Amino acid sequence: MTWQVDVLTLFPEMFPGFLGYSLAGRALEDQRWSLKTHALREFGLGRHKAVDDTPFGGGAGMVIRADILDTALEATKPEDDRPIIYLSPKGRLLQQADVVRYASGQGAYFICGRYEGVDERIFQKHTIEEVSIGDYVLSGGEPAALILMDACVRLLPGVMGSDQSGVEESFSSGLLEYPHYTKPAQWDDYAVPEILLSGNHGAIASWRKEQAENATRQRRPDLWESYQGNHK
Ligand code: 6GU
Repeated sequence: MTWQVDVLTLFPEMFPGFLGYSLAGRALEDQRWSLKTHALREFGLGRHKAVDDTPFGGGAGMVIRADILDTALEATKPEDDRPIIYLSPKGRLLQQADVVRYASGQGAYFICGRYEGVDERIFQKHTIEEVSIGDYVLSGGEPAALILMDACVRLLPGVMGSDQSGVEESFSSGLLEYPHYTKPAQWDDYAVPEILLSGNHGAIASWRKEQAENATRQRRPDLWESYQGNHK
C-alpha cells in the first residue's frame, strides 16, 4: 500500500510545490507515496464561493466556517485510519517521534487554514490532531503541510536509499549532529580535524559523540536536559 496524503486547501496549486524538486518529488514519481488535493473553495457558498466569515465577538480577520469545512471533510476525508491533521501555530509542537509515527502509518489528511483560523466547533465533531511546526507564525498552513510531508516521505521505505542517513541522525539519538567534512583536507587556511584522517574508527566515533554532545549542550539546553535524563 502506498503512503497516501490528502490535502484540503484554498490553494491546491501550492502542491507539491518545492517537494517536486527534491527527494520527495522523485519518490512521488516513483509512486512511493501519493498526493491528492481538495479545493476547499469548491465547498464555498454563493456566487463568490465564500468559505469564511467575520468572527463572533469582533476582532480582526476572518474565520473559516465550520459547516463548510464539515461538508468538505465529509466529502473527502479518508475511509481508512489515517489521521486528520490541522496545521496551526497553536497546535502541539511537531517532534521527530510524530513524524516517525505518521510515516509508519497509511498516510495523512491535512487541513490547511488561512485567515485567523477555523471555527473551533469543527474539533468537537471531528477527531483532528492540531499540529504546529514551530514557534513562529506563517500566513497559512500550506508550507507547514509541505514541511511535514517532506519529513515523513524521506523516512518511507526505499526513499533515502540503502544508506544509514535516515537512522543515524539528530533527534533519533537525542543529540544534534556532529560536524561533517569532505575534500580537500586542507582548504585555504582551514584544515580538517586531524582525527578524521587517522583511520582510527573507535577514536573517530568518540570524537563525533563528544562534538555532538558539546553542540547540543551549547545550542539546545532543552534537548541536552532530556538527553542526560535518558542516559542516566
Ligand atoms: Cl502548522 N501553521 C501556521 N499557519 N503557522 C505556523 C504553523 C502552522 N506552525 C508554525 N507556525
